[in-house]
Amino acid sequence: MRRFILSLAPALVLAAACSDSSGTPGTISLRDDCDPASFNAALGAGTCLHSTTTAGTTLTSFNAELQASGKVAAWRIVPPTLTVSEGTVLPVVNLGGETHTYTEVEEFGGGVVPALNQASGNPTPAPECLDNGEFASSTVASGQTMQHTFDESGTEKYQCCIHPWMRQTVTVR
Ligand SMILES: [Cu+2]
Repeated sequence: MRRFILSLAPALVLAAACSDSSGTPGTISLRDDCDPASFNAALGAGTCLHSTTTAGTTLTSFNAELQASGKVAAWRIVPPTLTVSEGTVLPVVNLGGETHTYTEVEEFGGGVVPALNQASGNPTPAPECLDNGEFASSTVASGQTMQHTFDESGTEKYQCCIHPWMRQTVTVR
């Protein structure tokens, strides 16, 4: 019995490794580090849905970093660049506490929050962000996952229409 288990174990490990490498081609994640206490107090309950209050960027720190550098590094799309083959479907998961969008744009620009546009140096919104239908269909709430199909070859740009410095360039071939 013991020998049977020992001989079976390596086969199971190999099977798991194979399904991991072929069945999970990749994940795109939308990330932030919002501090629930300060964000929800200033911007409204439910703005930041991180379940823990450990660490986290306070709203004061967020604004200070944004003013200093035009972005807040923890608010980002991972990976920032990506190459996929045409027709690839990837999950876009929001690992942050805030709502983000994963919106394809012709050219990077501002989003729907004028103050964030100004502070990040993107005064002119990307037209796609101002399209209610496109905004709605590309919104991913905290903890949610959206499936995205890369159905057009070329160099495609994606950004968050709330935090316009959150950007990704995808080469589809
Ligand atoms: Cu965002």
